[in-house]
Amino acid sequence: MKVAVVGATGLVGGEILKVLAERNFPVTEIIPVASERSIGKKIAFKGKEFEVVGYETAISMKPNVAIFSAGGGTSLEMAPQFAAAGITVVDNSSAWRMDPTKKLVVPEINASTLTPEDKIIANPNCSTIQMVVVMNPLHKKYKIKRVVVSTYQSVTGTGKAAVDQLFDERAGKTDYNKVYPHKIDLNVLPHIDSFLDNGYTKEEMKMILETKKIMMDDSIQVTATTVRIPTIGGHSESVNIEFENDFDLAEVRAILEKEEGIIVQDDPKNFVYPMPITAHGKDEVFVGRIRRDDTQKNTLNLWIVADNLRKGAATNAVQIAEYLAAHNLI
Ligand code: 2RA
Repeated sequence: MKVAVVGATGLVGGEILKVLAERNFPVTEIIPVASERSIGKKIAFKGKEFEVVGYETAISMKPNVAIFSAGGGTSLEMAPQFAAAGITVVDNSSAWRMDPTKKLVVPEINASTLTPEDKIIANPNCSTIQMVVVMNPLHKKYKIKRVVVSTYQSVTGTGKAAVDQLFDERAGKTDYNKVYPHKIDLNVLPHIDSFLDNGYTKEEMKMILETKKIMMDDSIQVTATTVRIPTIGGHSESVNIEFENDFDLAEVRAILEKEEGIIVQDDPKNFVYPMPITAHGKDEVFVGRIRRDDTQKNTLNLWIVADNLRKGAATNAVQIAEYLAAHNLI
């Protein structure tokens, strides 16, 4: 497979290259792609160096698949051009996610809906992916009515400049580039992406709307508060789920334990629970603090952590490409 990685010089782009190599995706040729100012830079893949090319050159090289992580504007402009040349695009931005003509895919849940006609496939938002991976098997068994989620999100979700802000502040610098409107080190910002007229942020609305689309169930009610914290390993989420039907805690654990891609870490007495520092660099979604919410019927509390650059972005995108390759869809 010829694989183009669009946005290869960014944080997620770098992770996509790593994940492609680690998972042994059948790459015959890797094409790192970026905007004008990065053309000619060298990118390492499997111990060799490759030169970054521009969009037009990449299209002319006719990759089987292009994994985009270059921002919404670039995706809106360039993805249709790749698709028109017959190249399947897996896009990490929010540009196509809620487009009714595009699939929004988490392979464990809905990859089976993909067909060769899907030329632009959307990769969901990181905080949504890790939540639905855990919720889907429980929804199938007990039917979810309502979800209340609060997130604790890594600065890596914003990008390299935000990681630099955190470490510049930690180093005591006074003259540095500010990505956030406030200090992030030793602070917590109840603010991810821009605010909308309804008082929610775009990130919160992504969790609400994308969940319904991926799980193909508009009846699932989600309310979200998304928060940025000064960590880099991954996103954490406190999730309260009300089901239609009652559940048994041991059965909930058993369902999650046998699910591929989920690791249950739930032994609080021995201080075992998911944390960003242990999820960092891993492809799985970690779940723990599994307990009943005694204030309401059929309601469960969970704590979910995943590396947002991995399952929240690169790994999920590569898994989509793996599915396409395995089913001869590219
Ligand atoms: C964030 N959800 O963490 C974003 C990244 N896609 O800011």
